[in-house]
Amino acid sequence: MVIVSQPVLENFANIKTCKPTSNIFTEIPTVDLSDPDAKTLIVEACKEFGFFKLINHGVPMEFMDRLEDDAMKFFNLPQPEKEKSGPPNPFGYGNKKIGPNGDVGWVEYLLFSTNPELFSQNGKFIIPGISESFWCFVNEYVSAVRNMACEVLEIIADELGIRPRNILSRLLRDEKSDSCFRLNHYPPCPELQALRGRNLIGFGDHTDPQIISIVRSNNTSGLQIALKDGTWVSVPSDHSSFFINVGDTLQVLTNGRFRSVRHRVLADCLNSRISMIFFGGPPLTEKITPLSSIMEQGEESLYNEFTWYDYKKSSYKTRLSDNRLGLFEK
Ligand code: GA4
Repeated sequence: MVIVSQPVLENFANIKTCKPTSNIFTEIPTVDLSDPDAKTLIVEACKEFGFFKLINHGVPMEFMDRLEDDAMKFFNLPQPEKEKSGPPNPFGYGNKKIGPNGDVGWVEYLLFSTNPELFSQNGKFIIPGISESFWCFVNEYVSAVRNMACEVLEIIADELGIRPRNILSRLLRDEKSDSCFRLNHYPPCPELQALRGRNLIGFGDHTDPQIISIVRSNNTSGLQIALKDGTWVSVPSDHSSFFINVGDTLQVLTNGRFRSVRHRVLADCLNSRISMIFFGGPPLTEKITPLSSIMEQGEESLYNEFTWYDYKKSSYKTRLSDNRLGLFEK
């Protein structure tokens, strides 16, 4: 029998669990960015799953390793030290609480803006307690991953016949682009697993509001995606590849041709999971409406018109698992 002390139980009190699944997503669409067929495969995957794995992506492994090492150093600091970099609204360190509306998970994280104006003010970094080298690694990583995300968006534009081909990528390159970056740490949790035979939810199910999200993790699994029929499948980890999520905004820009993927992360019982996610978003004032070059004659938008500001504001009033786009469907 496993004896779990009362304070430990209280710590878990509001964190949800789920039944373990044996469904491994073995047929995960895998795209080699240097392959001439990449464009067809990417578009097919975005339509069917809103998700794919990217290999041969050109982002140097050392960028990921350096950042992962510094992130781990940060998350290994004593709790009071880490708290000095909080709270996470709008940017900074967060622990267990996700968003403003009562969601919780077995996760601690750092949330950054990728907008240089929000990075530092008067020569001082906005998040206290983050070393200069850590900031440099974040910057270096984010600009490499942003470039790669833009390449993917241009390939998508080519394949869907969207003109000009940079109409999506320019939203991420814009100096006012409202993109953000998140480092998540899911500590191992042997106690709870043994007690209930269930998995502890690290980050509850949700879709990402932005255009595209680029996920990279260490070799600890935990990410699951929901298939069209709602079945959850586990995505085997691969520390050298990226996993790409279609966000709600890209679903709207393609008038529902692409679907934003519902996903969640389960904590592992023995190993720490570290993930780094770039969320590519448009400028706040950008109107989010289906791109005219993909609309067929007579095709109507499935959504009421809104700006990214409207969507973001409305998203921050929702709970993590809510269907945020539903509020804007016609
Ligand atoms: C999900 C995607 C990103 O992680 C995030 C999250 C944000 C947060 O953690 O503060 C949100 C969530 C995310 C969607 C709905 C709102 C906002 C928590 C939440 C309950 C940074 C984002 O942009 O939206």
